Amino acid sequence: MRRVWLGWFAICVAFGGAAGAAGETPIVLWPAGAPGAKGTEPADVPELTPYIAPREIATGAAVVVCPGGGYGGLAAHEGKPIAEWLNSIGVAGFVLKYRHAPRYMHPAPLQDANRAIRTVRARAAEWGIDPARIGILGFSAGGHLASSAGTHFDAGKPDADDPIERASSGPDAMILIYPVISMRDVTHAGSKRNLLGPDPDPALVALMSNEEQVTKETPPAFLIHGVDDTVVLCENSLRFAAACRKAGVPHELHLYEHGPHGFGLGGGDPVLSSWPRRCADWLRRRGFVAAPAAAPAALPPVPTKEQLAWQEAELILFLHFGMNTFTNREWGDGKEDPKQFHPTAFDARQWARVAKETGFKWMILTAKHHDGFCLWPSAQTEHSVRSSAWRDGKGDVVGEVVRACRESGLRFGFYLSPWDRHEPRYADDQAYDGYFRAQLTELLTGYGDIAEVWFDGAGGEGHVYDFPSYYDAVRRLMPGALIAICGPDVRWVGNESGVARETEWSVQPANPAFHRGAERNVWYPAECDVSIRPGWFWHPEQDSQVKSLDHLLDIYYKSVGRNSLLLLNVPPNDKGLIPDPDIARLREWRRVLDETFAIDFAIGKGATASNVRGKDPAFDAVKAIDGDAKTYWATDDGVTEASIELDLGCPVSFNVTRVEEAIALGQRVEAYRIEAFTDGAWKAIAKGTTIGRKKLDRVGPVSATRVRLVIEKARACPAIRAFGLHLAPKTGG
Ligand code: FUL
Repeated sequence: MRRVWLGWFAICVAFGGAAGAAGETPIVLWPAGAPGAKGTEPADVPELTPYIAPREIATGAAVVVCPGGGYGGLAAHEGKPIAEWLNSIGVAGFVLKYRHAPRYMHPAPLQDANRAIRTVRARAAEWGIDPARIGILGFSAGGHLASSAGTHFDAGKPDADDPIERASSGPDAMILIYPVISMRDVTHAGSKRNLLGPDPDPALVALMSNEEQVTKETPPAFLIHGVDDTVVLCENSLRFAAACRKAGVPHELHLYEHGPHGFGLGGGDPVLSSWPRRCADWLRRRGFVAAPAAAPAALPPVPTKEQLAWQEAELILFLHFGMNTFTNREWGDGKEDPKQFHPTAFDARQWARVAKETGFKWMILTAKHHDGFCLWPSAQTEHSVRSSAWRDGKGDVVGEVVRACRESGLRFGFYLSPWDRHEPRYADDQAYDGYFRAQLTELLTGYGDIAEVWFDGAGGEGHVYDFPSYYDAVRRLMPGALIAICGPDVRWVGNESGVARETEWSVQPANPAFHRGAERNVWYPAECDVSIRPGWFWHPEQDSQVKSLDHLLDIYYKSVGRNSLLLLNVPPNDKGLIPDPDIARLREWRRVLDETFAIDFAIGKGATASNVRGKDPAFDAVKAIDGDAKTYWATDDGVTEASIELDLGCPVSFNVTRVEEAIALGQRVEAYRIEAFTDGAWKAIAKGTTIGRKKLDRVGPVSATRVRLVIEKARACPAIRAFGLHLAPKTGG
């Protein structure tokens, strides 16, 4: 059972944690009593506890783990967690409980280590282990023991009655972590005293100074040490590495500038915790860890990097603001007097603050709606803020919003209505195309980065637009901008209720109107635009008609939770401010979403998969529950029916499931179900078709110890980057 190593563990660890790796029953190394045993107490009985790597990633290699403890004890954090880490890279781990002071001195610990290697080798077939790939790993004094095992071994006694004694005790690799090596000046005094006694024979000191015992028969070594380790000096590792070098033994030495003694797997330290990865690389070179599998080939069509960033943004704030705000209309007729535009307290920073605080990543502003009134001082028309009294005709709404966005780290996009009920040139298709392109050019060249250009499809009165020339202008002037709705990059979901389909593909047949030259499918993700109020623009009488919290939550689940992006419109009022009732509702909504999604009960739990790509841990089941959006679980090519199972360790209550595909590789899954193990049986709790960037299912409430995601059908091997379990609070509002 692989487990994700994260700083915080989910709640049920307090109740004893999830079931551990397979076969955790200790093996008594000498069933008839260890040589020199002084009794039958636990301290007299050396044991080996096997942790077998999960079948789907097992490489057949094994490592015996010797915890440290100064030859006077055994440190727990250098035992089982190490075996579990080895399991996560497909290697079996055998944690050795060796004899030590005060009851035992040399040679008892070495006898136990030799016997451990022989045992794993003799019984290798039982555990699916290759007898030629058995390593030994040790920390501190356990590192001394591991290096002793690598420098004091024999080929076994071919005529022994005990089949274990017939096996060689020579390890095939040594992993020595802040090890004691020497019994000379740089030794750890406590370990030396515990192992050799207060006044050892000089010959014994020489024999157990392992840097003096390295020969060309010594197996390859990997060493880690902290330069500032004051307990066991790094000279121990340096001397061993020098001896390996002299004897021609392959070795690798990593010194960390700061590495206090006893850091185990590195804990929360971002630098020290890198050693297991370095070690895995080394083990890979030695054939202990599988060669990396190639990532699944992308399945065309795939998103552009701009489309990916857009989809990750998840929430965009839509701002309908303009002449209609002051005329109390939804569609102006273009005959309005520009003087009617007069916000009394316009503050774009307030808009940005609200957006930021409530989780929006981008903003889209109606730079020009159907009435033709421009929120920036366009040189193409007098029908703009320039002709209003606002800021004495010197104001620029677009400019102020752009600035506020930049200050808050939001990206900006604009809505530019092709339909223009004011501009006289609208009667002449070609003349209007020129006008429109000139306005586009102003907006694309005067305001820095533009994330999205929104071409509305409403109205038109039979007008024919030269869209291809508009697209050319956008691509030329702002290559990173997405062209939405009447455009090739982002698709209108088809309604204004904020609801995507249950089956929502970003893979769509090319639309000849928008996708010139594309023959077949294109990446064309859906955007759900909806207003928080009945109208798109602010109307005073709608201050009391802001959508309910539950309605807005429903919209989130049915847009973002259905592989779409939510473009939520929150219209500023005639003061030029986002109204209070809307802000209050957005805050409530954000609170509930945070409460729901801040905790993912799957993180840190154990996970197994029916198939792992190339047995490579890089594509293991835990990659779907590691909270890292860059990693994913994937299967072998051609395996399109597969499952991952989470072991939660104790009953966990949740009512929302979250599944995400690694969509950079294309959208693959066509059908899935989620099952929970409750009351002794698997029961389906959700069933669906597409997943895409994010699929949320409200399922609850469910209380289960095990949950699995079953991919029933996919266009190619699935690549799942997240499988999460959440508990949404009750709302009822
Ligand atoms: C529609 C327009 O007619 C509405 O006024 C609004 O702008 C909406 C987002 O798109 O097509």
